[in-house]
Amino acid sequence: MAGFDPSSGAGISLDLKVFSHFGHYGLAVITSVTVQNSRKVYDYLTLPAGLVREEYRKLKLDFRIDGIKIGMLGHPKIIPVIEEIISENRRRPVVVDPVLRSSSGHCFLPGKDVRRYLRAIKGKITLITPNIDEAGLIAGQNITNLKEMEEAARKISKLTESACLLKGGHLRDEAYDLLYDGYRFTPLRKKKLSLEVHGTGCFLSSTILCFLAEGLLLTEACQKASKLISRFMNSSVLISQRRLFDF
Ligand code: PXL
Repeated sequence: MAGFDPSSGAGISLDLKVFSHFGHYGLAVITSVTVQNSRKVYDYLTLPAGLVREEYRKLKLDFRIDGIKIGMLGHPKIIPVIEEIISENRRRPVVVDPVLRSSSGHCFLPGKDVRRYLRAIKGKITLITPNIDEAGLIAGQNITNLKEMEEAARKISKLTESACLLKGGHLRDEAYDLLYDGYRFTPLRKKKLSLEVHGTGCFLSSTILCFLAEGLLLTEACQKASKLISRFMNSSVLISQRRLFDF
């Protein structure tokens, strides 16, 4: 469940490529359609909540669902639909990438609705994967060092009653993500790459979901996905103004 980025740099069309790459059959419940190219997000429109619900319901008539990844909602009206769907899939892995803003600055979920979203998913998801900006917004604090990363991951894990993978890719001189599973912290070291690739958040959360659906434990799934990502980033292509995954 995510937004559609017609450049396939992020969003549902990237998610589907990831699922297919790892041998899974991906389904797509589109929440919003964006207007964007490699330069920026120009506009977007969120579909009616009833339509999004029906996208899911009709798939459910045919398919067994082994895991759910949730990306961009686009509007708070989608929150109850997400809540309903994940409530029905409590035994499946659910990975939430809280896409609150595009890198070009478009707000995809206003701050006042973030708390509502967190309440709706609380206790019903496996993992939430905020980046530093999103984590700062959710936890209501600055994050500039490891200690603050730990504090924020702990807070977010409490708010969602799930594990939290805080993506620290943008922290100044350290390149690692931090996983908190509710008990302990596991730093996931990454090769430091100077490349910035659009859609790394979508790529990572979808890859983790594939590994969880295959039965890997959370820490293993995150470690494996985190290791793989630099390889895929290295083979990304530069399209006009941005690097996009190409695999
Ligand atoms: O990378 C975040 C993201 C996720 N999903 C969609 C997007 C974007 C960023 O632009 O457009 C659909």
